[in-house]
Formats: sequence, C-alpha cells, structure tokens
Amino acid sequence: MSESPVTVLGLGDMGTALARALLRAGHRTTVWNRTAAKAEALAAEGALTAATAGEAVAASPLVVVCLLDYDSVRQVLTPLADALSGKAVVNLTNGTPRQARELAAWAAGHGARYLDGGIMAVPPMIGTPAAFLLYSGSPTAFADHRAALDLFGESHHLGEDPGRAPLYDIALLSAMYGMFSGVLHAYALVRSDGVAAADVAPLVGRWLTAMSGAVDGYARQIDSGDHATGVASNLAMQSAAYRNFTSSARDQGISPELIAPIGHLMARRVADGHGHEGLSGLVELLGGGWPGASPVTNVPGQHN
Ligand code: FVH
Repeated sequence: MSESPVTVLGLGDMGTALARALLRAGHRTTVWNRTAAKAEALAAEGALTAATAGEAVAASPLVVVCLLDYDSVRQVLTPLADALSGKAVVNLTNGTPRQARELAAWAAGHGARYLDGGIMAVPPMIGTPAAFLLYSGSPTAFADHRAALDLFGESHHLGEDPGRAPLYDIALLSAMYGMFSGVLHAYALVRSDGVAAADVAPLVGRWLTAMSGAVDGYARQIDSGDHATGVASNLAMQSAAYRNFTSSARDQGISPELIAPIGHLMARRVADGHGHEGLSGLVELLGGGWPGASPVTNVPGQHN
C-alpha cells in the first residue's frame, strides 16, 4: 500500500464505488459514513474505518466528499472547519454553482484548497473508460491529486471558478433528463395500446442515435444566433405536428405532462414570427443571453 492516503466521506452507492477504486489502486483509504454499517464491506476489502468524520479527515491530505446534497455536506464539514486547514477537499456531491462557490469560499477561509466535481457516471461505471468527471476550483489541488482522481474516471479541470463544474454537471444531466422524459412518455404511449416497452425499445434507441447529431448542430446555431440557415425541419411544421403529440396522449389516456412544455414554446416562437427557423431558436425564449464568456477548451469529446 504505497499510494498516498485518501479519505472518503459518504458511503452511499457512489461513495462506495469511489472508495473501492482507491483501494484497488493501493491507496490507504479511510472511510466514514453516518450509518456505520455501510463501511463494513469496504473494511473487509482493506479500508480503514473512522468512527467520526473528524477522525477520517485527520487521516489524509485528500478528502473526497460524496454525500446526498450540500445540506448534508455542510452538516458534516462545518464542525470540522479547523481540521480542514491544509487539506484538499474534493466535493463530488451534486449541487448548484452558487452552492459550490459559497462552499469554496468557506473552505478557503479555513485554509483548505477546494475542488468541486461533477461525476458523469453511475456507480458501476466508476474506474472504467466510460466514466468522466468534471472539476473546477483550486488548480494546485487538482494537479497534486490528479493521479488519485484519475482512478474514478477521465478527469477534466474546467478552471478556477468552483461553480463551473456544477454548471456543466447540471447542464449535462438536464440534457439526459430531457431524453429520459421523452423515452418514458414514448413507453407510456405504446403501453396504452398494449405494446410492451421492450418491443419498441430497439426502435427508440435507433431513433435517438440517429438524432444525436442535433447536439452539435443546435450548438452551432445557438452560438451564431442564426437559427434559420440550413434548416431541414422548420418550426411551423414541427409545431403543427407537435399538437398531435399532446392530442395522441390525451386520446390514449396518457398524461402529456412530460412532453407538453416544449410544445408551448414552439407555438410561442411561431407566433412571434420564427416559423421558418429551426428548433434551436427556442433557446431565445429561455433567457440567459450570451455574456461572451470565453469557452472552456478542455472538455471531453471536444476536438479543437
Ligand atoms: N448514484 C448516481 O447514479 C449518481 C451519479 C452522479 C453523482 N451522483 C451524486 O453523488 C452523490 C451521492 O450519491 P449516492 O448515489 O452515493 O447517493 P446515496 O446512495 O443515496 O447515498 C447518500 C449518502 O449521503 C449520506 N447522507 C445523507 N444525508 C446525510 C446527512 N445529513 N449527514 C451525513 N450523511 C448524510 C448517506 O448516509 P447514510 O444515509 O448512509 O447514513 C449516504 O452516505 C449525490 O449528490 C448524487 O446526486 C450520484
């Protein structure tokens, strides 16, 4: 066991997967969980179990935090403020950019270097090539501990603003939930006519794969502000068709609540005179604008 010591606070499904990746690579891994029984399996695999979170923090220069939410992170870390001095705290708990910035400022005020992280993986993916994690915050903490962080998945540092990683995390997860919403609605719709979800699943998967090119295409249109050039499926046509989506749902006795909002936005955009444009123009109804922030270049899958 020659690798540097690491502490993991939180042994839910994800924290357990993270601790296991560290153990497998030979790190002296100290673990703590509010419900102590969840540490037993890891202890059998060689983890050191701490009776308190304070004991766990004292054991390692790198403290990985993976709890349910920022309220639980605050509850666990606040009493340990003084013990965090000199530590690198890597918080992989899901949260908002604002929460990350506030926690980073608090940690810095107590002498800790802080990295916020978004895990783009589910627990079984940890330590596999499919997993990638987005970090932002202290560049030196990232550089000093990168070898350990790379054990979880491909690591990407998005800059010093601790809010940047959760911003990307929430953005990517929002895209995922949009896709899942459509998939669940599709299965509810076919089920209402006696068709098993499994029967239509291969076609749903094939269709989503075929449409995935829109990810890059919409990005180009949104960044340029030109939602009209090269449009193959104009919005007036899409909006007219979309009315059939909610009508079909109602006819089949299915709630349209997972798919209705985008239909309302399409109708508004067409009424505003943008029927000749493409779907990407809906982004203009969402606000936010383009502040001209410099894009981050170190992003998985992006080839500059
Ligand atoms: N699992 C996933 O698919 C996703 C993948 C992407 C990242 N998320 C985020 O990771 C955080 C942890 O998720 P998790 O899957 O480990 O979640 P649970 O299995 O539900 O474990 C929750 C742990 O949090 C502890 N906890 C909750 N409240 C408190 C508290 N007030 N004080 C101390 N600890 C607390 C809980 O402890 P216990 O209930 O076992 O005593 C678990 O250790 C999360 O942010 C995801 O969004 C996962």
